[in-house]
Amino acid sequence: MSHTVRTACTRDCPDACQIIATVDDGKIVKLKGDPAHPITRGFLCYRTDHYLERQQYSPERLTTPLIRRNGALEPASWDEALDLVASKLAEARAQHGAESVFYYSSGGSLGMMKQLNRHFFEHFGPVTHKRGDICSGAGDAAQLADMGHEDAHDLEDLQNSQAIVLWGKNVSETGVHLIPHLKAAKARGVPVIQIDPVHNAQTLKLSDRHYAPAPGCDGFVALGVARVILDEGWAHEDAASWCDNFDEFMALAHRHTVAEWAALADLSVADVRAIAELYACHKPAALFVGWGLGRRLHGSATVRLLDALGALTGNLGVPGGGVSYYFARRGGFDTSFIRKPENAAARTFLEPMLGEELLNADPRVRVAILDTGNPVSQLPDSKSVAAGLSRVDFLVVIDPFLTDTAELAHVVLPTTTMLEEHDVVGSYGHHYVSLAQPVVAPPEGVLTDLAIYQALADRLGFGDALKGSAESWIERFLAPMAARGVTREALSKGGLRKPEAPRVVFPERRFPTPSGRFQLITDFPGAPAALDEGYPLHLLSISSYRTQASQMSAASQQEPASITLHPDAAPGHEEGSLVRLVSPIGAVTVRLRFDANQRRDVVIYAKGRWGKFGGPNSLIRARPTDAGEGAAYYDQGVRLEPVI
Ligand SMILES: Nc1nc2c(c(=O)[nH]1)N[C@H]1C(S)=C(S)[C@@H](COP(=O)(O)OP(=O)(O)OC[C@H]3O[C@@H](n4cnc5c(=O)[nH]c(N)nc54)[C@H](O)[C@@H]3O)O[C@H]1N2
Ligand SMILES: Nc1nc2c(c(=O)[nH]1)N[C@H]1C(S)=C(S)[C@@H](COP(=O)(O)OP(=O)(O)OC[C@H]3O[C@@H](n4cnc5c(=O)[nH]c(N)nc54)[C@H](O)[C@@H]3O)O[C@H]1N2
Ligand SMILES: [Mo]
Repeated sequence: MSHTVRTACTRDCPDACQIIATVDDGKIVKLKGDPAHPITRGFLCYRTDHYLERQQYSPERLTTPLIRRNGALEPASWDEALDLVASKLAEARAQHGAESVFYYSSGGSLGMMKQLNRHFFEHFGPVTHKRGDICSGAGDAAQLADMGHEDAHDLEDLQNSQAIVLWGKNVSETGVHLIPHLKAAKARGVPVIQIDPVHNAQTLKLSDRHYAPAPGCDGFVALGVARVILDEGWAHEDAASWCDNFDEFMALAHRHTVAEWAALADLSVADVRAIAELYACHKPAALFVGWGLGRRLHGSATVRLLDALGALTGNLGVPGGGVSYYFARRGGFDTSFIRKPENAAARTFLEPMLGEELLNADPRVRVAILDTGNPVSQLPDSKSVAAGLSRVDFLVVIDPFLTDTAELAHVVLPTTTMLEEHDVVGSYGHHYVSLAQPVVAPPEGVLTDLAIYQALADRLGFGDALKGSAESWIERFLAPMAARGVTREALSKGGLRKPEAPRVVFPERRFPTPSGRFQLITDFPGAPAALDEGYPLHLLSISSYRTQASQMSAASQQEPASITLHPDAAPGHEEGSLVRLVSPIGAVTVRLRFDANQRRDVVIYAKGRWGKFGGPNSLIRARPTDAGEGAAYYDQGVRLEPVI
């Protein structure tokens, strides 16, 4: 007998899709997008289309806890594993203080239920937490500095746009449910342009023009565009009335001529003028800022310059406009009952520098617990992250798979996939909420994160703090929206828009900054972040449509990875051949794939490959962004060398 279950994708993606899963004889046989969901619209991305064989029914899934004995991870019972973890936690706290315990989580699941994992440590601690955000920290800091709050217009508001700019945003790979909105705009004759050093063939099919500035030089593009707008009198006539620092910003744009700004960005003057004309004269214009271009040494300031273009032209606060970076995904949920600010953190480690932080930690970390993250693969400088974690006396990893991080652990606890648990999820790419419901029971021997932390809390004497079914916790998260119809019951029938979410952010151009006005940036570095000498190619380790970050099997990583670059960037090498890709901190063997559409100074290497299989983070130096404590993943220089 077959039946269907409505659930949600809780992985780290702006789309947060509603899924209809078909179950046949206790086995999930099909996932499809919910046709009734206004964003999902009946289709899923490549990686969720392939979720069943790659994740759910992967032969690599863990189905029993593992404990390290005589150097090797060996199967153990849950009781033994949980008793051991609880006793190590209690011992570390008693002998060295709760500060000696480090908790780390990341983007393996964006479900609200995962907040309870952290809540466990607020009760147990205060412990050591991470600080910063390698994903969006730089851009978040930019938008908060400029506008005092971060949220975006409803996607449906694109119906009101007369022009759309995708700035460093690769929708065909990283958020395919924006595509129908872009296609609808194009059908109305609305121009769509893309600004990205990478030639993203699929996304470009949706665009009328592609501008490929030098990597990391978007700030110069923006200042050139601002200069054209000011010179031509295209700025909104009242812009100075809603902006602070107007004169200083004018002076910044006037530091160079348009020709000089264009040259710094490696674009033509005609290109810079065309971007300015499109954005300032086809109003209202919507600007989408990708998460990628902030992951640079000047990343936060760069996003501030894009915000500034919105303020200058009057494209903020009006239907059809907006500089959209992040949708407040936790907005509307109640989290007050699980946040204990007084117990927030005993100390913090900077996330983009985690390896070094762990290596230098004083007092050192006695017990670390990691869930929903694979930092050895995903944080910069894999080798130092692995070394830092190896210095921890007792490392616990909670994951459905034996990742390269889990392989370092003393205890590995196997947990459920997103198709086996209750959760509720908001999105950072739209304003809908979806409910995740278990489609099938987990395999024997696998527990949810909630059950694991509840069992640990019981053993440590604060079981009451985490007690309760997943459904009852979800109802508490939803409480503020329940009166307006967003209940668990209603969500089980389909995704719903958050009732309080803005359709247009900052109406009347009022900003929740101290002055109530938009804060224009007043300074920007005069030169792009320099690559290490002798490493002239920019390593762009960006998302691939085939994979979700590091969620890939070990079996699929046995062959060398492929990198993509212009043939002229690899003189003397042939397509398909193996080369060494070398940075100041590492070298990996990869296969060459040529694409004559790319700039000659970039190497594209999909993010996600594990550290031990030579993933990009084994080449990337750990450096924070200018603000927001993000990771400057993309300012890494590399070079090619023959395979020895
Ligand atoms: N070089 C380079 N590195 C990057 C990036 C880049 O662009 N370039 N991008 C960065 C960005 S933006 C991000 S957000 C990060 C993402 O990196 P991570 O946050 O590490 O994300 P994932 O690899 O998706 O998932 C991590 C682990 O979570 C596990 N997991 C999934 N669901 C659950 C669950 O319910 N419970 C538990 N306990 N575990 C679960 C998965 O099996 C996986 O092993 O990577 C960053 N790393
Ligand atoms: N298939 C798939 N989808 C994903 C993910 C995934 O792993 N796989 N990850 C999810 C996560 S965690 C996130 S944060 C989002 C990210 O979504 P996006 O921001 O759309 O994509 P990224 O790959 O993080 O960012 C890289 C984009 O920024 C561009 N870029 C890099 N440097 C520059 C620059 O200097 N200037 C400009 N203008 N552009 C630049 C890259 O060429 C690329 O197009 O995607 C999510 N969606
Ligand atoms: Mo991310």
